[in-house]
Amino acid sequence: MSRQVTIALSGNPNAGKTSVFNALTGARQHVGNYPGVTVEYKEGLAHHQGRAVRVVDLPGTYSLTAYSPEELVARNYLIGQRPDVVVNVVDASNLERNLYLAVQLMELGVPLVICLNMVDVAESRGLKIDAGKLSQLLGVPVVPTVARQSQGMNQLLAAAVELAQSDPEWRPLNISYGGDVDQGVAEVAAILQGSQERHGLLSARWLAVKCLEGDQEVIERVEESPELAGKLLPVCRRVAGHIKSTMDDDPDSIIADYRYGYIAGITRQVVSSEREARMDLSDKLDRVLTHRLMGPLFLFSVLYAIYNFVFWASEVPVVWFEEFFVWLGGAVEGLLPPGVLRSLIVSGVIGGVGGVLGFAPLIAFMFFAIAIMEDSGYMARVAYIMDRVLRMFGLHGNSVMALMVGGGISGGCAVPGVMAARTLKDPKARLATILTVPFMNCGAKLPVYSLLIAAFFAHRQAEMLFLLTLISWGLGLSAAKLLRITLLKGQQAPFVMELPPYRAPTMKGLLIHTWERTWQYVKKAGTMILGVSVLMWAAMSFPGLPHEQEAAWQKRIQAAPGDAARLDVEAGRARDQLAHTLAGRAGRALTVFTDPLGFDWRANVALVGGFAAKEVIVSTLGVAYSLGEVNPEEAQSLSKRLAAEPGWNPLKAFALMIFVMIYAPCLATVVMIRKETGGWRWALFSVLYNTIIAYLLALAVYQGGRALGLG
Ligand code: BGO
Repeated sequence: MSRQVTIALSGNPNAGKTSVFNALTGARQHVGNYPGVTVEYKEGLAHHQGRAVRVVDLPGTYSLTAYSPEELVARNYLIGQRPDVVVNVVDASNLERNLYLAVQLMELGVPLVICLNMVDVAESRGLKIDAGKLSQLLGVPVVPTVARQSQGMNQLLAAAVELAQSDPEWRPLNISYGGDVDQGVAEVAAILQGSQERHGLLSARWLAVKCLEGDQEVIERVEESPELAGKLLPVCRRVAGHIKSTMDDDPDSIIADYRYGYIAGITRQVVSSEREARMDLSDKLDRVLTHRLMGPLFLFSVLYAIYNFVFWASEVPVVWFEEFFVWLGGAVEGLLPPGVLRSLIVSGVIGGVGGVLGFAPLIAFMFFAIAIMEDSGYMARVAYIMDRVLRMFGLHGNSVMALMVGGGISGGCAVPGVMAARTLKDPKARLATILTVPFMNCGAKLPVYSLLIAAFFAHRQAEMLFLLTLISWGLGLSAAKLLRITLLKGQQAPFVMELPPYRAPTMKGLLIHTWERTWQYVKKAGTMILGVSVLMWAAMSFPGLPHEQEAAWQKRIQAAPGDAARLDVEAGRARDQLAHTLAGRAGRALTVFTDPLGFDWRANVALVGGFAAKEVIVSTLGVAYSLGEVNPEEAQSLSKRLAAEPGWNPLKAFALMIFVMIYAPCLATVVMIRKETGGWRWALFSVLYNTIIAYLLALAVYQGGRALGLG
């Protein structure tokens, strides 16, 4: 490259920028003004290996917002002039605060070199900074300097010129600002992505963040196009309003919090202090909550407490819901004459959807507990703790969020979990993460567990869910390790875990977050699950028994001596009829495989339906067992029916829960895996990989249990 290289110097006031500028350029400098503003402008020449390098001194700033003329000048220079490299002068004795500007430069995407200045001052205060590690975590060159004594200047210049000569692209850093803001940013960015007015080479995401921060300059630019402004500004206002009502704060302070959280994650790994550092409340809490030993202990206690709370709080409302649907079924049965329509409504709709909706209170309490963890900032600490464990299994720190979103605490969803793996840059670790997410206990598996736990482990509900959580993590991580030592072998990249400050959640925010997710669940029950449940009902109702067989049953029913005998015969007829249907035949055909697992044909049908969505397992069992129901006087909830069913026992229920936990991800997840991996190969792999593991484990559990006399 023969053209002249331009380096822009940026930094907080008093970080030593002038000293660096003077040390680099000596007397070869001149002063001017930026066009149109009174902010001073200095420029000079440095020499590197016989070549002149232009050095531009930007105004000293703490940030890159549009609040002050200096910040605006610095930002507009970077965006408008696009220097080859930006050297960010950072005061090493005040690293946390100085990195705030560095993070903003990285979010903008400029090719960056960090000048870690004043290391002498840092050392005199007992601070040791691992420049190599800092460089690794930030992904940019870091050069320690003492500008006052011109130490490190050659290395700094060499690093800047080397980077400039590699003709680097602008690569914006994407950090997470927490669920609500991230969602808002994605929404606004999608609008900007589609618009022509997006200026120059700035990323849509950066502009979206600026819009949500309320950056006057960017908003004015947007307003130059009335069409874009008409689409964009209402969305910004709505998102900001939503954030304000859930977090009780403005988007810009939340975003700043998360930037500091990102920085805290870095300084924790690179700064070691010989003296007791001054600590705020967040630091003090973190000392305990992210401690190597106390951290995991506290986490386990929290999970255990949550599961206890969820079952305790939802016990009464779940019974109300169940009883309501039982009552509703009975009422409709009384109103309609026997026939297909009555069967469709009572068994297909009420039996199916009611079974799923019955768990809405439990799901809501779970989401409430998760909202507390997220809104308080504790969820980020859980990720921090899990990060250490994950590395042992070949996953990446960034995998944690994907796994948590996917149901690491019970109650997430694998679809956004798979999407969350996008933040992983290493393709193999990303793929391993995507394939591990479906092992987590998503919210759709929760009703299945709750049903079986209520029926067979009623006295150990929280313990059982806790155990299932541990099993899902254990299996997921082992499956990931297996992939990482076979198909997806590779190195691990460094990574920064964000530690935003703790906040006291607001009740309003918790309720809104709980409601949003619970409503998703209810909507799914009312649409997709309703549809599948009606389909399953049809498959379990048709074809009916052949004429002669039906006539023979009717004759036996007529001939039965007394009510009890008649009910017995009717039950036999219902079983015979179910077994004759499409689903019955398919389910029975599958028993060749599932007999050794203890699953009967009705469980098989439910599992096949569960591929559409795992909640369907509950609704299908609901349909299957309500179709088998012959005595309306004895109508009872599904869990009671299963508990009373002769073919069922705790061992079989446990084997079924293990199978449901791991077997093929639901259809929506498979489609998302296809989308995220760019083809069907890994999507189909996940179906097979999971189903085979599920089969082998359920087999081991059931046969092992029987050998121990547990069946
Ligand atoms: C005074 N180490 C030490 N110890 N000091 C440094 C270093 C370093 O690496 N780099 C800079 N300084 P500017 P901005 C001063 O001016 O370059 C010192 O705002 C003083 N002045 O010498 O001006 C530097 O351009 C009287 O200190 O920063 C300067 O970014 C007594 O940090 C100060 C003591 O540097 C700020 C210091 C009359």
